[in-house]
Amino acid sequence: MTPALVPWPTSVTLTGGALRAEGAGTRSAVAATLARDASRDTSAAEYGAEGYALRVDGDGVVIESSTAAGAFYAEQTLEQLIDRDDDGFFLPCADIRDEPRFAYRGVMLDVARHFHSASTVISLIGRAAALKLNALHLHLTDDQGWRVEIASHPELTERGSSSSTGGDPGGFYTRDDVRLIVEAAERHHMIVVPEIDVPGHTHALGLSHPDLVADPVIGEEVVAVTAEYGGELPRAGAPYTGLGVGFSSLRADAAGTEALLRDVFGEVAAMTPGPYVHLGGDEALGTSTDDYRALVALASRIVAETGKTPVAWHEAGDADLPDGSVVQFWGLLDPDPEHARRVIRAVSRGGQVVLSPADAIYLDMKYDASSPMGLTWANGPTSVERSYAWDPADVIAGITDEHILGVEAAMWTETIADAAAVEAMAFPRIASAAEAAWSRPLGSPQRDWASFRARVGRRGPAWREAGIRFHASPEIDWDQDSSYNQL
Ligand code: TNX
Repeated sequence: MTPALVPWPTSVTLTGGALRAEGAGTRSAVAATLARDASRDTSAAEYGAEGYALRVDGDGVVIESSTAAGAFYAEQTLEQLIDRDDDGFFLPCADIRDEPRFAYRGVMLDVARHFHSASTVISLIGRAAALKLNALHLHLTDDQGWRVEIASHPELTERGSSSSTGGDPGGFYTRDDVRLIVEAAERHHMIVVPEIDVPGHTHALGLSHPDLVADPVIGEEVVAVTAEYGGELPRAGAPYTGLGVGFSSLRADAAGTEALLRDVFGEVAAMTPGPYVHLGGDEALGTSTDDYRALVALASRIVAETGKTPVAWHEAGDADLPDGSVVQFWGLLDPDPEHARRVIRAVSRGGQVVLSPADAIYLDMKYDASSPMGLTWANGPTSVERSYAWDPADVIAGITDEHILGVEAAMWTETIADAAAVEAMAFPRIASAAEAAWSRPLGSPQRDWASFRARVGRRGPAWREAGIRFHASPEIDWDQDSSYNQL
């Protein structure tokens, strides 16, 4: 039977027979023992930054890689090879060679619309890294909350973090929380990409800096969303707890804007060791075109001056971004020509793209009409099949692997209030994003919906064992593995 590996490796050869794993326990305990006892070479020349070879035979396990990250990914595959029959745990004997298609493989969590604790974030890190994702993007600020302590501006969290969407409890990360998140990410070979969203999505910033943020612009979008989901219209000076977007804007003409942006981006750049800082740039519907271009150019220049590579949502492709900046596409699989144009403009000026097509890997979309939470704006509900059956090179005409830095699944949290909800919306669709980011193009061996569906179904027991409260989508035949039914 095809091993239940997700994402599917570059090549898998089953060599016959099995390695029995002695003793009871859990898959992770079995994997830890096998990894400890494996024969390993982590300075082989030929495996690249993240690739590896993994061999399992009757005698044990051999891991080869050129880096510690490669060995880490070999261990994730090793754990996924573990299967179970009436005699206990075993691994099929196999020769595996593997390396990622894309360098950047991300998951985003919006902690602004609903605050999610550092421990929720840390558990997501471990689970995402097991799928070979290597970037955690934290959307730290939005209209509903400012979620990261800035030492030089304590007023940002003092005034801006008290609530969440729907009037739910707020919160923010202290610098210690950020340190714990960063350390957990490093242990899992992940970077943290902090996002401070400007010039729109800044209502919470305006609670402590009313001089820097314009009064809310009440457009059709906010009125329509308020009518549909309830809550009050945004008011200057009051926390916003609704679901509207696009009403807030930094003021380009305010004297203190640049100094505040320098302080904030400087601190978040220093808190996170990864190479990227995200400056948002999406849905600035209340900002004039000239002000938008000026503010995005300013923020991206400030980020570049911290030594980091700026990342911004695709709208920012219309502004002058520093060389080598990254734009993150959040349009549809059949993109609006204006969205595609902005991505192509950024790429033609030397930028790279992270793909987050909303009707495929926005993890906050409902699975189907009966989903108790989630949104539907991205082409209606997103089934597991739709989250899987697309290829990064087919989204935007003219954008191919050489322009694509990677793929990122995004979890917006207007309707997602706690850890169980995060898990149910992410799993299993986050596995689709992981396979799009890591594995060969759609149509390569095992890279089709039928194979993925079967492999994910057989990951169910391991996910249960790991305590993941996944959505048992009826699109998938979940392997029940009776020994774990009690979990
Ligand atoms: C669009 S995608 C947004 C977010 C919302 C999300 C909800 C993007 C860059 N902006 O502000 O939370 O839709 O799905």
